Amino acid sequence: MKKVVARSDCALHSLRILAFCALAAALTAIVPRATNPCAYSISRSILAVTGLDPFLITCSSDASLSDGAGDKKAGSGGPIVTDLHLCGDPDPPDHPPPAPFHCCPPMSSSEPVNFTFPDPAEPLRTRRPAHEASADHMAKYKRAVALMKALPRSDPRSFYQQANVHCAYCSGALRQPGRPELPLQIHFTWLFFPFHRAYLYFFERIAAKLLGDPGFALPFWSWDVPEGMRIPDEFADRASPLYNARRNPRHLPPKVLDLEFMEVENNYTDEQQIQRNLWVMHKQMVTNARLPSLFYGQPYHAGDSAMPGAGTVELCPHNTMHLWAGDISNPNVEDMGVYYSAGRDPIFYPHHANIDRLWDAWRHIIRTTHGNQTQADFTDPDWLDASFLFYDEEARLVRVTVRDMLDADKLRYTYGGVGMAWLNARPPTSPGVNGKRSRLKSVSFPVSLDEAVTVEVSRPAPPRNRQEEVLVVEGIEVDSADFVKFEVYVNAMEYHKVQPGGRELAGTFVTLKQPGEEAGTMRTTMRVALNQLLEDLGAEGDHSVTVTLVPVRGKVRIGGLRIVYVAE
Ligand SMILES: [Cu+2]
Repeated sequence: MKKVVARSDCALHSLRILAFCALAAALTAIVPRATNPCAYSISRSILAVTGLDPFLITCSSDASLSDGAGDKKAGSGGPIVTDLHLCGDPDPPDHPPPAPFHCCPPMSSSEPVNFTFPDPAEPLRTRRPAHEASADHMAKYKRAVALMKALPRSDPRSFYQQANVHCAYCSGALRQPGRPELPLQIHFTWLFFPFHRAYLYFFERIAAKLLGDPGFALPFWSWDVPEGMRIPDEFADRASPLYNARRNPRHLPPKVLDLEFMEVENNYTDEQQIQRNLWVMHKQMVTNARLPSLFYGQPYHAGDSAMPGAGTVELCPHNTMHLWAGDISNPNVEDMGVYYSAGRDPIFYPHHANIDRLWDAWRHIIRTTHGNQTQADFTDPDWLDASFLFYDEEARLVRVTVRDMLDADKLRYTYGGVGMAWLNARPPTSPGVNGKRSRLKSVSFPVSLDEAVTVEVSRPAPPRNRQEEVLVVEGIEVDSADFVKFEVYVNAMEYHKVQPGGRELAGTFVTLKQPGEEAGTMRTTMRVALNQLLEDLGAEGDHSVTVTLVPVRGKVRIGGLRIVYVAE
């Protein structure tokens, strides 16, 4: 009798689970995505709802599965939008700049128009690398900058106003609608790539219009391939409009650049430096960026605090190249080394064109190398519908969404001239550098990174449909008045024995100075992909990994470390 009851109980229980799953599926399909923009997949939603897969993080913005934005305030949701009426004085850096600055764009007498794609019959502009662009091409860029500089400052197409666009979106001048206490900051978020693409799109079209050359395309600074690993000569010519005195005088050509630069010059030979740069690129573009959130950066919804977490390429080499180009003798490394002034250097645009090219390259890699199970874009409407305002070549104010910026072909431009020299540049491992785990001191978080800290982090059991195992460095607090860099080593307690740029150096965290952050502290997170790394280190079967955080520059506190599985 007892058995029968148990069986019917069991049947009833199964029925309940089935009914619950059906209900969950129906709800996921019916309830508008806006109520839970992360739940874009029915199967993942059911897993999350039923708790059958507790270690699967379906979306890093999901509050119940929060993975480390620490004490950040959760937003009300919805896409980030721009309102020029909410533009005021920017927050100056802690070291006052040489001259006071303002960076709000001129107000438009008419309402912004919605973006429309250029005519598909328009000629395709081909952006070419500056190191091999023809003299004629570089002469056109020079002339375009000169023409922009000659426009009155009140003209939104002038070089002055174009430089200010970066400042407005990155230095606390623009605020979030309804939340004036929150700056609109596109760095260290999933908006980093699409915002800069739109910025360059209009800059390029303004240049083309002023030149009277509809086919004009920006040159790009291909610092990721050996031939491009120097400042292009045209930018070092003192007589050129492309010259800027506020650059590091030690980094003029033919000096080979260091993609991990932070203040200190190293003494590698050119060959060693180039090799190390290629390893950096491979990590940031291939092994560490196998999911959209790892490459683009973390979700940023309306009402969220700024800077939830940057993607791989933004941290390095984007930030490091800003620091490499700026003049280190200026307190904020102006011009390139700080957000408010970076756009004032004509090399900013070719630098960001290379970032934009890497976005295209990443999408290509994701779709070909990593197979089709990985989406190259977020499907969250809060990403797709986030919008920015720019003036176009006719000085009309245009509202552009992220959705508009996903296909360079539709925007009628492409990249030519260089390949992906780093695609197979897999960095070497340094066997025997992990010491003895038994010697580990206990660490209680949060911890100030005054010296290297090593922690053993256990690996949760993987879910069945694992995609990427990710180390989350959470609750990062950095001194926003300073540049900060720390390195993350995996299974390398004796990290100083790791070959420079070697595989055990799993991630590099870099910030520029962050003006106006609350109480001088910037709060963010960092993520390091582990699948490929553990395979390379032969540690896939281990129950834990040792993580060593090594401070390089600036004050930083770490809230904690944990490993999660992420599927996107
Ligand atoms: Cu930048």
